[in-house]
Amino acid sequence: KSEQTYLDFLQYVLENGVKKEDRTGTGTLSVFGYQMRFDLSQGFPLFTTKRTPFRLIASELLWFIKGDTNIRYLLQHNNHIWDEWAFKKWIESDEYNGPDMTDFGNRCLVDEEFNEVYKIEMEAFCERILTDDRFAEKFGDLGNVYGKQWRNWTASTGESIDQLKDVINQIKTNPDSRRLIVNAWNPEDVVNAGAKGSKAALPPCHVMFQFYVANGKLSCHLTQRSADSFLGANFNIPSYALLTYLIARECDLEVGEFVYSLGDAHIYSNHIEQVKEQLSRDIRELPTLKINPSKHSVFDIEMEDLTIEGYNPHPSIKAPIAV
Ligand code: DHF
Ligand code: TMP
Repeated sequence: KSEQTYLDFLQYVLENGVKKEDRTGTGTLSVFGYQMRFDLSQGFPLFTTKRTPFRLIASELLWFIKGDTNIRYLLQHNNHIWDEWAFKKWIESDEYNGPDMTDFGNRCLVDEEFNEVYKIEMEAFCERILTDDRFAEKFGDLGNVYGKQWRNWTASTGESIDQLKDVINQIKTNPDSRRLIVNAWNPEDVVNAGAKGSKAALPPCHVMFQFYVANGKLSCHLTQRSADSFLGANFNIPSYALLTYLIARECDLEVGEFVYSLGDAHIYSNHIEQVKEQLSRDIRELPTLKINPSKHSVFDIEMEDLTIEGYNPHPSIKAPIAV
């Protein structure tokens, strides 16, 4: 069962993870190297032991597919999962002259008064991204993140490479190829990523993916260098499952497996109780994904073309995200 595979993974990190400090100052339990396999024909892997909003996964993926790197599109779809990383660029800029927001992620957790000030600043920031074009262009953009690298990788000649379009063409015309790869890790853009003036807000976590066609089925293998097991992986799995479903359909293939390989797989120290709560719940039937049958191309899909049916999860479990 797909969901058990994920719960076994959480359990494994809990039991075998070593205490390890990390960039965000939160602290983790971490293992190095772990692989999961999900049979996509067994249902859509949007897990039921914690409610996970499909619309957030779908709008983030469509944002990547469009080649967009500006959070404005996400905000227009009421998706706030990338806010903190754009906000960070804003508060570190010379134009920002509001209250001191240094290290806001950690301070929010320990200082209730600060948290109130932060929420006001963040809300104003999002409002401005939505309504002020110049501001959005300058501060809504996360830089050379997934959308850029997937659709518009800049070659040394200055030419642009559309890796996603190319890989879909290769799946159609050369399905036995062992080179069906999209790579988001651009060493030039990753230098200093996240630092002030850098080319990307966060170096890619899901670094590269590869497709594989056999017996009329499309499988996908994702290599992820770093995985927030409780928050991140729970999004990454349905996200790549959705991508595989969309590409399989366009290529007239059935879905095969999603193989998920992790480098540093960690549970943040402030997610441990939440993980235990999730592990105590019983698994329910996985939902099914419905895609508007009149849309064929991956590049034409919009939010209203995607629906999830039969999703009856346990309640959501809140956890702070490490910034
Ligand atoms: N940083 C860290 N530390 N972990 C991540 O998983 C992560 N993921 C990023 C960017 N930076 C990250 C992009 N993906 C959430 C989930 C995925 C994601 C970013 C954020 C998240 O906060 N999920 C919450 C609430 C979602 C909501 O309702 O807005 C959840 O409970 O799943
Ligand atoms: P890092 O760059 O120091 O590894 O921090 C990135 C954190 O974000 C790390 O906890 C992994 C997590 N993450 C995911 O798990 N999935 C994602 O899709 C993204 C963007 C981040």
